[in-house]
Amino acid sequence: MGGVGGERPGSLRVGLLDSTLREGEQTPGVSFTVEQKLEIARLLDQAGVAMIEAGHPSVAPDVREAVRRIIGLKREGIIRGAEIVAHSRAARSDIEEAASLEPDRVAIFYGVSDIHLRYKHRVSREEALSIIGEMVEYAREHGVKVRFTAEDATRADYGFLVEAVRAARDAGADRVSIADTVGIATPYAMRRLFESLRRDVPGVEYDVHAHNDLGLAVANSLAAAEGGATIIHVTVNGLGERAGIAPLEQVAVALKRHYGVEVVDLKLIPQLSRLVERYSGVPVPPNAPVVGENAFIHKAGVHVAGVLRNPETYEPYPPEWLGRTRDYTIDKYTGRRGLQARLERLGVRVSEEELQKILQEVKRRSGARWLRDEDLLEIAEEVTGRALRPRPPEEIEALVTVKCEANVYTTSVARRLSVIPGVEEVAEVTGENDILLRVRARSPVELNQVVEAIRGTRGVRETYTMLVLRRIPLSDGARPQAAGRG
Ligand code: HCA
Ligand code: CU
Repeated sequence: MGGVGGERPGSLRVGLLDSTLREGEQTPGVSFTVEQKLEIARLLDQAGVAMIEAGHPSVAPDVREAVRRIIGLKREGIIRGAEIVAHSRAARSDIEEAASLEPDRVAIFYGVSDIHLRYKHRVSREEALSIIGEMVEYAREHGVKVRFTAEDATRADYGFLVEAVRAARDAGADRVSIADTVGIATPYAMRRLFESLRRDVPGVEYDVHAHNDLGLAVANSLAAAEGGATIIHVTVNGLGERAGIAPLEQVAVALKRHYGVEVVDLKLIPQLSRLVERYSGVPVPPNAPVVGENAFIHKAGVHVAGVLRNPETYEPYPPEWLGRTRDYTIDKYTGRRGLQARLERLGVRVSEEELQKILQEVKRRSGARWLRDEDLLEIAEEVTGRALRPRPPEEIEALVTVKCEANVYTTSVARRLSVIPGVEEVAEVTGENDILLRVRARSPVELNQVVEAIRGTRGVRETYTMLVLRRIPLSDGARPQAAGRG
């Protein structure tokens, strides 16, 4: 691969810690239910994240309950691979509560910058070091693995950061998270920080936890991994305090694209993103990298023409990595090739001259929004004078459910219904209803007559009619992807 893309394939040893359930729930306005957390955790595990930070048990009873049940899923073997991490302040009560749930690991965080020491913890550096040592040791006594998080590490005095990490390591922490708590690091500084720490405090593994306040979370995370971090903290859709942390989807794709490392099953990412979007209520903007609606939709004529010849012209990686599809919009930016390809996709053949006219009309008509296929076909019909749109159906199909009177034989009622003209199929069903009918009619009036006949049949107590609008073939092409738009 030429150019600046494709750094050093295979050069990174790195995995993901997903903190959607902990950091992600610290997004203003977000609160997951316990059941939602279990569902998210299972999908994350299926995707293959190395660790799931399930929550901070001391925060609230439902947070504790979610952590407890996720640990339960791990114990039952329903969550198979992911290490389950419980978050904790550097306080005995927090640690005890977290450790009592028996997670794989307790993560203890403590601010190490002078700002945090002075204004938050109100302790001296010496006092901080002994607290860190004591708390890590205390957690270790409970038989769990311990990660120490150097909170606000990127604003800490480097010499003191080294001492803090050493204190944690010597007390038994096997991992240390270096948190860019306010998102002020730059990639180059981040890489050097990790390289230095690995040199100055060997014997522990490092996590990077990068906030996105300046939009640098992904870049900083990758830089940290280049510097030797072996776990990158992420959340689905980049949720978290303020501007959130590095989004799972972006980090995962970047790791594959630049280093050839597949840290999760990329094909599960769209599903994860939609699930978390739904449960968090935080919408994914259309221009979001990787998971946004527009991520693989092309617009300008030049782009579309290029993509039609070879998608690599305007795509950094194929949407197929994610199980997504590419598409392009039809509007005033559309060019001849794109328009022709779209018409062909719609099964419409036009002459060169007609194509030009349709293109002119498209450019004249579309304002801010793109044209739907339906709009495009309407224009094509006007220009060509041929009928191109599918006609409305000549038959109406409906499903009618029937509830029978209490004291009749369902089978007898079904038999009586089966001879009504227009009733095509009769089935006895279980549940709320007793009988299901498939009905065909040539018009709404005729459908009404059939339904009236059904209602008038002896033994029928109640009916409910649903119109079948169109049947969806159950192939891959019917999945609700971006392909339907444009
Ligand atoms: C917090 C702080 C934290 C911790 C990160 C970590 C941060 O919200 O509790 O444990 O790795 O950004 O410093 O999220
Ligand atoms: Cu954070």
